[in-house]
Amino acid sequence: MSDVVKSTCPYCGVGCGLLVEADGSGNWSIRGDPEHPANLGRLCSKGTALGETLDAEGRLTQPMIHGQSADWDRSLDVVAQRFSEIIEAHGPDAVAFYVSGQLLTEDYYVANKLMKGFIGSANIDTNSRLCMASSVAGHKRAFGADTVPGCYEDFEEAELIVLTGSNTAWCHPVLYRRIVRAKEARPDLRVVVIDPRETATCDIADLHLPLRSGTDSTLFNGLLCRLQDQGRVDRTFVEAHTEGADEALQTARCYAPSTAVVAELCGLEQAAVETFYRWFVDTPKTVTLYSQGINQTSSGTDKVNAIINCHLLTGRIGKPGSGPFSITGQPNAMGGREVGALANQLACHMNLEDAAHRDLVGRFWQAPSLASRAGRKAVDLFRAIERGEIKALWVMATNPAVSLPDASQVRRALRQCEFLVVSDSSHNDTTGYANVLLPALAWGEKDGTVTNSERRISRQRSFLPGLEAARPDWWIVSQVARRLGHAGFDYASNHEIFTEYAALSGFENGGSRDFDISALEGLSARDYDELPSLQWPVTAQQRQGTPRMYSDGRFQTPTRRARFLPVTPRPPGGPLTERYPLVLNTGRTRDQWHTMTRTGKSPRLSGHDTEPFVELHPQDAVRFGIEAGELARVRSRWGEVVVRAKVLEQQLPGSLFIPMHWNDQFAACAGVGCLINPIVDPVSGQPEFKHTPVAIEPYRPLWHGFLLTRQAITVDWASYWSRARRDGLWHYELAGEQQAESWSELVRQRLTPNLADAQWAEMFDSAGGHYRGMHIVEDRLQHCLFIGPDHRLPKRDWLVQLFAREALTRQERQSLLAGSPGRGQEDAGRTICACFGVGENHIVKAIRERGLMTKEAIGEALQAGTNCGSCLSEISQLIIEQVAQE
Ligand SMILES: Nc1nc2c(c(=O)[nH]1)N[C@H]1C(S)=C(S)[C@@H](COP(=O)(O)OP(=O)(O)OC[C@H]3O[C@@H](n4cnc5c(=O)[nH]c(N)nc54)[C@H](O)[C@@H]3O)O[C@H]1N2
Ligand SMILES: Nc1nc2c(c(=O)[nH]1)N[C@H]1C(S)=C(S)[C@@H](COP(=O)(O)OP(=O)(O)OC[C@H]3O[C@@H](n4cnc5c(=O)[nH]c(N)nc54)[C@H](O)[C@@H]3O)O[C@H]1N2
Ligand code: SF4
Ligand SMILES: [Mo]
Repeated sequence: MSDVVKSTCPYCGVGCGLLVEADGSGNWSIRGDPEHPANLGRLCSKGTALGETLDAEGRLTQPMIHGQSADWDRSLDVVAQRFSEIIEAHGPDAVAFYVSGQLLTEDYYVANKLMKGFIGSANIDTNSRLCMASSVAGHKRAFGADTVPGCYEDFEEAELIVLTGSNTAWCHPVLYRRIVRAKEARPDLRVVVIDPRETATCDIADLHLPLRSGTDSTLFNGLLCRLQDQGRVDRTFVEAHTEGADEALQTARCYAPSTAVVAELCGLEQAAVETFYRWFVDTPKTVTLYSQGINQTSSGTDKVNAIINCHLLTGRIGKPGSGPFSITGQPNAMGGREVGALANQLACHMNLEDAAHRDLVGRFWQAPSLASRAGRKAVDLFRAIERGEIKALWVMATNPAVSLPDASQVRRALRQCEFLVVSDSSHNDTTGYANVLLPALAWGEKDGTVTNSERRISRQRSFLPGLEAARPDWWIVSQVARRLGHAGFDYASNHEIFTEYAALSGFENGGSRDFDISALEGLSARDYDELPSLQWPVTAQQRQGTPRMYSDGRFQTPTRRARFLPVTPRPPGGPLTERYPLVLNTGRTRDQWHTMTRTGKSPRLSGHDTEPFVELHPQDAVRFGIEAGELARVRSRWGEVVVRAKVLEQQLPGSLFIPMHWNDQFAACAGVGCLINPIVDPVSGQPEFKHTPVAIEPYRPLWHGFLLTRQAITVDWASYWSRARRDGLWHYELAGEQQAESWSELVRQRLTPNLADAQWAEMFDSAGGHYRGMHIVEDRLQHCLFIGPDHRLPKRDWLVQLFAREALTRQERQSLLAGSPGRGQEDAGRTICACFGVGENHIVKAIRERGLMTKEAIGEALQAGTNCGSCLSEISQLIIEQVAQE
């Protein structure tokens, strides 16, 4: 192996290329690959911190049967035996797989092949159902295939970029930086952001439309009409290459008769809507990027088609600098769509309902019992498990106990499932329910391919040996398949799987299916190892891949014409009521990834948001009596959470935002999945994560506190807790409904139980309800606990820094007990720049005292924002706030 390994980031769908190298001190240095076309050397905070997530903590290392370690042979036998017993007794539809966009293509392909071709059920669905399903369905309705037409370069060539339902700055940061740079180079490039919240992405917006949740279809219907009114219909394109324009326009006119009506329905200023329409009308080179604000609603598929309609009417598709662009979430969300791991697809973009496709795949696989009808989609699947209709489930690489809607129902289903297998690389909230637990290789150990948002297939390469007994997912699945008696799973390597898959993509294709990588079917093992990144299709005619699709105006529908869809806007599922008067919107924060199994290990990534929170508008704070910084209880018909309140002007009045990341490992009661309405889009089956009716109220327990400690502990004495990894310590936020009889005794029992003579420095004020205690060993801080009657407690970040001191000074000890930094000691404040660990207070100080008034000047002085740039919008915000204060 050469010293530098080229790989791909395991987080978002941008699919950045990485260079991995041992740094000589036992750690790994991870840099952006300057030659990878997706990122050209750049990385975001999450990619940059990958080295902090490679340790063994939290990993699954051995197979387990009913909580007992077991060897692979026995574990695989048990899985195969229980699956075959259940299939025998109840038929193939009594078993299911629930898989994930975090699997490699090779893993995904084998799992899908086993279920659909050999077990003979289509009960395999993926967490992409929660993510991309509406885009898939929208693409298939419009293009006849699930194909993203454009590529990243289109963003650099566009003159107008519309970002709708996407917080690109935080969720696809490297692509966002490419847009920022394009805008710097060409200031007349305009950016419009459509999002109920004013997100970090709005930093570069020339126009922000804070539309009412769920009203995108109306906005784009209005745009469709306006394009026609202004004579922007591309007649040649529409006549030669599309069908259904008239019906789509007629329907749009019914529901969006005028801009005034659109503005009213969307809750927007009419002038702002006018500006958006004018820019779109006047700019042929337009890219519309969309993500979960579009997909994750009960009318997601219609929203997707409302957007595509506008591009079809103007012929803005398949051309440099223009097109609709659905951006993918997970590193291999796209790969999962290609292998067909959604319950209603087959493989290699073939359709389960198409008899010719079934016949073709059946022959290619020599499948004894190819599934003939669609299986259960994710939400429905877990309902069927709870009803006992599905009796055996195998979960791979996803954490449904947290990430599915109505998560309490999901947990009931997991508990009740007769036989549950979980293969994962780490412990998560789902692994605890498993009858059989199988350890999978993690990123760095696993090896194979992934496909990013622009159809680019890249290699993830291993640079670490597998941890203990962990195995590749494709191996685990193939071993079970063989034990079930199926031929066709004798794979010796991932390379064999990939070439089979490439061969299937080209099998009897003849241009009838977009997804064709048949030019790769003859790759040698060495070619596969060295495979450079390529955008599919990769065919004999297009050996170097295909950056842009549909340039010839020929689509994959039977008529080869793209279809307009008439879109009748529908309101989100749950109506607001007196009891649940607010809209709950959920999504992502800058530095955490999903359910935190990996990013939660990184101190660098945990300093940005150390606690789960709810964002609400100041008007709602007043209306519901919530003070900024206190705890709040948010309730829906399905459950409740307790989280910290952040009061923000950027939030739309009447709506709340809670991040999806916190789970049982990191907080007592913050898993937002338990609140979410399980309603789904009728076409795609995608759930509505962006709109659940909820109520909010203050949560005011008897005491509040925080604990900084070098060891992880159980805090069952608190009714509220959350925790975050900081440098060399754990940071707990706490609150309780019952006072400890003696805090002094509690800290000794819980934190220093084996040290009879542990010296604690303490400060009490029983009347005021305050306690401060710290344990110092050889001048180093080991633990400190602060308790008070309300949430107004000393700043934490400064105390966290004191843990790094080799020897505390006397002054530092005194200020510790006093609870505030003394003269000359600095509180860096909340982490703003995760890459260089620069705190908010340092930045504010540089603005105030050194008069640094630009992001560039701050970057030069403090390094903040000079690596990934994800914090630049926050730095601008701090500058604006300081200027306003002066
Ligand atoms: N940091 C980070 N990055 C990630 C991930 C992560 O966990 N952390 N996960 C990855 C994955 S799997 C995915 S799918 C992507 C998701 O990437 P995004 O879709 O960009 O992320 P979200 O925060 O889920 O939602 C995007 C925005 O939709 C807005 N929205 C809500 N309702 C509406 C609406 O009705 N209309 C419109 N127009 N907008 C609305 C929300 O306010 C939110 O700002 O991110 C990927 N990247
Ligand atoms: N409220 C709310 N909920 C949401 C969303 C939202 O916006 N709001 N978004 C939804 C979306 S878009 C998504 S994509 C989902 C994501 O939700 P999940 O898929 O549940 O989230 P992760 O935390 O990424 O879980 C991935 C698991 O796979 C494991 N893993 C990683 N790599 C491998 C591997 O190679 N093999 C195996 N076997 N295991 C591996 C990790 O250890 C981890 O436990 O959440 C959805 N849920
Ligand atoms: S943008 Fe960040 S998270 Fe996404 S692939 Fe690139 S480095 Fe990874
Ligand atoms: Mo996703």
